[in-house]
Amino acid sequence: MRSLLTDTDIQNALRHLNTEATQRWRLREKALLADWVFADFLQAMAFMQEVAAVAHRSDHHPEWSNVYNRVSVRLTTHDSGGVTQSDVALAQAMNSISQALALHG
Ligand code: H2B
Repeated sequence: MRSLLTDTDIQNALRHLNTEATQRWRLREKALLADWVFADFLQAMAFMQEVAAVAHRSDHHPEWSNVYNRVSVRLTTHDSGGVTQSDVALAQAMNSISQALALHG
């Protein structure tokens, strides 16, 4: 089981996840939350599909929902009861994937 990150670890991770331009990630009740608004539904689906492959490979899965072009995620490690490095790694992958999709329009 992954060990829980301390509050300091989480604040440091949030600083890396949130660039100056976007304050996307936040901590709420032992989970990392973020929302995206994509160009359209298909781009939101492409994001979820690529993230799903990463989640499957790493055996670490998001709680998430989609409405048209919006995707909301909640990352927490259920086995550990809070935020672990696995959540931070998945959040980093989500940042990279969403940036790449936005670049390629
Ligand atoms: N995903 C998340 N987010 N938290 C977990 O604790 C978790 C998971 N556990 N995916 C994994 C699957 C575990 O149930 C399997 C058996 O490895």
